[in-house]
Amino acid sequence: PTVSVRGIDVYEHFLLGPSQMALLDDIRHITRSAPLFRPKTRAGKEMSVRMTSAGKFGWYSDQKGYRYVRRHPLGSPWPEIPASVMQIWDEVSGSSRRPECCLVNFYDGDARMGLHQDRDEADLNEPVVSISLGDDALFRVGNTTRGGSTESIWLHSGDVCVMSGDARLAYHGIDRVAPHTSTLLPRGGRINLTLRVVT
Ligand code: MD3
Ligand code: FE
Repeated sequence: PTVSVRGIDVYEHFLLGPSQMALLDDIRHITRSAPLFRPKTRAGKEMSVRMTSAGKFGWYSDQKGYRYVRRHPLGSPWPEIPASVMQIWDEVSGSSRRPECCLVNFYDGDARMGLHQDRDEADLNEPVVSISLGDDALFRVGNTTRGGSTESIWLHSGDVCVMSGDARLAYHGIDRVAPHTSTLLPRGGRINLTLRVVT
């Protein structure tokens, strides 16, 4: 890694321009068969981030709460995780398992993601890998319990983060996206892919 923050390893600019464009093409293939939607929180509020998934499971949320489901809300199974994404997992995860969910998060304008933990997965010893594309995002990391100090770093297009060990349970979120900081997405915004072993 080129930077580590609170145990999260960041490989800055892990993907160069041509690989980012190829990955974007694979993501467009996913969103064509599994369109982005806006999940609702348990409180019934729509999230500002739009989402979809690839893999055996997709991440879903509504009034019943957060969970992994086998089908898109329109009823189809999720598309396969692209080989390009699996290759990145193999290069950085250090895991002998394969991700079962590739969550696709799309941030436009004022989209943000509040501080939260990722702990809906059965084996919290399995790492999480995240890939950033498009505009820069201000990423905030706290502790493994709520409250206390936080640290922030900017994530750029092509950066790959690996969360394992204690960092796997760190509170984290996206405070804001800086418009017009990348030319990768024609209409601007940011895409984040999050890879997880679910079962
Ligand atoms: C630290 N996504 O989907 S990626 C999420 O940019 C999520 O869309 C953010 O948090 C995004 O759950 C942050 C970096 C990240 C992803 C997963 C983590 C950091 C993490 C899991 C554990 C600890
Ligand atoms: Fe998260």
